[in-house]
Amino acid sequence: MGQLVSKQPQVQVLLLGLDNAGKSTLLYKLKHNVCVSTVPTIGFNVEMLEAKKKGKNIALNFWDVGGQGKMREHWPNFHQDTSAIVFVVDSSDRERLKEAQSELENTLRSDQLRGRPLILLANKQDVNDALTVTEIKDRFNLRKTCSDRDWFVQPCSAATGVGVEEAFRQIVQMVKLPSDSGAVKENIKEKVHYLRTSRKP
Ligand SMILES: Nc1nc2c(ncn2[C@@H]2O[C@H](COP(=O)(O)OP(=O)(O)OP(=O)(O)O)[C@@H](O)[C@H]2O)c(=O)[nH]1
Ligand SMILES: [Mg+2]
Repeated sequence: MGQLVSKQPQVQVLLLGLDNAGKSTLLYKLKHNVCVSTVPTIGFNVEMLEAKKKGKNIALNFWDVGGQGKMREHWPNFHQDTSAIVFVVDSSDRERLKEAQSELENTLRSDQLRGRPLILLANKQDVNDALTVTEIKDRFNLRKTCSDRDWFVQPCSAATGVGVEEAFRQIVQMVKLPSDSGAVKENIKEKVHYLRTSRKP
């Protein structure tokens, strides 16, 4: 008799935010629990993390896409199949808060992301005078912008690790499981193929 192959449900988590927000630092803190020194992401990084949700083992594929101006036009290529949006904000960069808000609002207008939960990470809380969660909620007007989806703002520091585990738990809790499941590696391969054959970052 052949063995049953266990297929873990998997979800795609899209990690977006302006350049220098701390997305890649966060990704590697989550994946390896280390603070790596990063360079600006040209293109994207993808890492799989495992978790338990409703008693099931699930795989979360985190897509970390470069946030520089010229990279942002490629963000829509990553919208397809996204189960949760994680938007990382540099809470110490008051000058670019409006820019971050405008990029978030553009992203949330996507049809492919309709109803998907938003977890906004108020990163760099270790920096003196960083904006608090309350200030960020008010400045981003999230109650209005996200009236049609679940949303949550989590303070964290990808550099020190404070709030990072809580952020991950929140993502796992809010992410919606897709009805169908497949082999994790196959699906990452398929998406990378899709990205390579659409307009390249
Ligand atoms: N103080 C502090 N610095 C941080 C934190 N998170 C990231 N950084 C620093 O911010 C800089 C940018 O971090 P990255 O993770 O490369 O930012 P990114 O969002 O991936 O940027 P792009 O790839 O250009 O989109 C690096 O020097 C990090 O060390 C944090 O929580 N606190
Ligand atoms: Mg990066």
